[in-house]
Amino acid sequence: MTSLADLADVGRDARRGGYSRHGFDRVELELREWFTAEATARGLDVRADRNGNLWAWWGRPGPGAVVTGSHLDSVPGGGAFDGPLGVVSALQAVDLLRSRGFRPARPLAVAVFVEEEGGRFGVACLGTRLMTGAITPERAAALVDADGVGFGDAARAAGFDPSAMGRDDAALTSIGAFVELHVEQGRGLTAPVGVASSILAHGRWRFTFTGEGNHAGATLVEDRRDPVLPASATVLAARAAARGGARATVGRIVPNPGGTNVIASSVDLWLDARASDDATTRAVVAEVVEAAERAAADEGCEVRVTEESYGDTVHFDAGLRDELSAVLGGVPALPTGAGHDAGVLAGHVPTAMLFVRNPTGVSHAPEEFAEDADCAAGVVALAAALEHLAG
Ligand code: HGY
Ligand code: MN
Ligand code: MN
Ligand code: MN
Repeated sequence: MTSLADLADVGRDARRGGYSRHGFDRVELELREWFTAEATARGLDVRADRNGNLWAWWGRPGPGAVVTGSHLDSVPGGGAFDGPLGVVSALQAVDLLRSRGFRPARPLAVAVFVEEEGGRFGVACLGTRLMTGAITPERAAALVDADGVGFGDAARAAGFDPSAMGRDDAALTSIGAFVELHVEQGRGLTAPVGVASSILAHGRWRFTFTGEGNHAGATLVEDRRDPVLPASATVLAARAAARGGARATVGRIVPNPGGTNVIASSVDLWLDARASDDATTRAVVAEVVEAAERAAADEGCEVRVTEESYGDTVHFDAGLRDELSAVLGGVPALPTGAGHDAGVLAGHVPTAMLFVRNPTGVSHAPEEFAEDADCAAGVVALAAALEHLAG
């Protein structure tokens, strides 16, 4: 809790509440410096990979290392735990193992992955997607933030060469097993600590509606081609399409140019859709797209839909999951609707996740919370998992 308190004032968002910390922005760079200093003070050897992820090594780097860690960025106006809890707990687990005189038989590392939330450049888990080749470095470099700054330029300003980014087999083979500790993001966990079984299929789609900008007072309603109307219909269609456990969310809508007395000329809207499997997720999105197209035509507008990112259902390595659950005294396994770097890595290396109870189930919001005692139980569990895997 002391380590989390170290970060309590870094990246507070006075307007939204909570924290706004985004890949390679001033705040995230400050947090990376904090991590480097903390890890170095513990005698860990901190290195950045060519995709902007940080690795703090206890012992000589891989192959076959046991790696733990998470991310330090947040959603806009996010909570204190999503990401940092996994990083802080990893450092605390190292301290705990050391205090017991544990000597890892396999190398052990704490990793910090860049831009996990996609809060700045739009694609979640950018650091691990680059590392695994799930996104090309060219596409990543071309992503732009809300101010028009490209990921490539932001990476360069942070000291990375965007042309050297991309699939990193050396980094992947250095990982023998990856374990990410994370605050649970729903109310599914009633014990202090659990292990993850699966992640929903999920993705993000951008809808751009184009109409005709005009005067709010001088333009008769029947003369309008107002893109806010089909955008609004799309929000309702998303809710209607999310049946049987599927989720569909519109959390970001940008009317352009955005004036109270201006009929917008275009609207950008982002759909986040998730479901248990690929086919269901695709069906939800298809239903929303069809409704958007119909509503756009009714208003004389056009709509263009682009898939910005997608990941199929992740089933975590059942052997590793059961092994860790047993090591931790039979803690429960549960699925999650949230995406994680562990989900991206799971397709490449044996991967597991530990969850720490979230008493209210609130996450991606300033009110996100976990009890001190549960966070401590998380550190003890992570240390036991690392000891088991690296011992
Ligand atoms: O689940 C998410 O939206 C993100 O990957 N954390
Ligand atoms: Mn998150
Ligand atoms: Mn997270
Ligand atoms: Mn005027």
